[in-house]
Amino acid sequence: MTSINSKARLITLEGSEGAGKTTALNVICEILQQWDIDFIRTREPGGEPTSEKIRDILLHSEHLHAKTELLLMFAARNEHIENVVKPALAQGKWVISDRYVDASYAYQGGGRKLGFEIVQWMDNFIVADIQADFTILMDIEPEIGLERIKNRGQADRIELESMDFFHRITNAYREKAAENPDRYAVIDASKTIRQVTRSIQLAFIQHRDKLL
Ligand code: T5A
Repeated sequence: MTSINSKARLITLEGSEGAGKTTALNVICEILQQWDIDFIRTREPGGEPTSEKIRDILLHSEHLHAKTELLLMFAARNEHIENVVKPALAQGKWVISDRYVDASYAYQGGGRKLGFEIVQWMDNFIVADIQADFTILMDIEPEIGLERIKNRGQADRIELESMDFFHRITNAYREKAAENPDRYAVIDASKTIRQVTRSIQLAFIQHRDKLL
């Protein structure tokens, strides 16, 4: 639980490419509106001007070394936390972030094979006690997710990676979720939009007492 304001919550949304996070985000926003919660919606990498510039480097550079990618993800995250997440939480607002530090465990730790240990070190250094209270993992086999986004136009640098890379990401997310069962709700994102919506609603109902 974040220590800044005892009532504010940080909710994060995770999953591999094309898992349907954008759809899930809309469902979460509707639930919070029904609960009469004051919240902001943001994303990583990005969420504020400098982090969005770093996002552009991350997604559209021709090549980046894995360690550079890790450092840039956390540089963007630091600006995001300091300029967006902390101020919102301090005002008692809930923060809904489309990806957060778990994505670095999955993509840089798992996908890029840098391992969880170095990501944990960066997590301790940059994120510290601004940890997610509740995380929705949109769990999907990468083949299905990538199929969904294949006609979307020009793929970004990360979307062009190998299938092995995406399998490592999926496995890393599952490992993190298994390590933190109280914080994570794992949603079968391969189901229809209607079924996925219902699963997310149920997850929030089940966690309601803990969150409010
Ligand atoms: N990254 C990020 C790291 O490597 N490390 C980090 O620490 C962080 C924070 C971000 C990239 O950066 C990486 C991860 C990413 O590669 P991004 O643009 O935010 O880039 O990429 P994604 O988060 O992957 O966003 P996508 O748009 O690719 O995926 P979404 O949001 O999960 O998918 P969405 O909702 O747009 O849906 C995709 C398509 O599927 C359909 C939708 O209509 C849409 O057409 N769809 C469904 N179809 C059938 N059944 C369902 N249930 C469906 N749900 C959605």
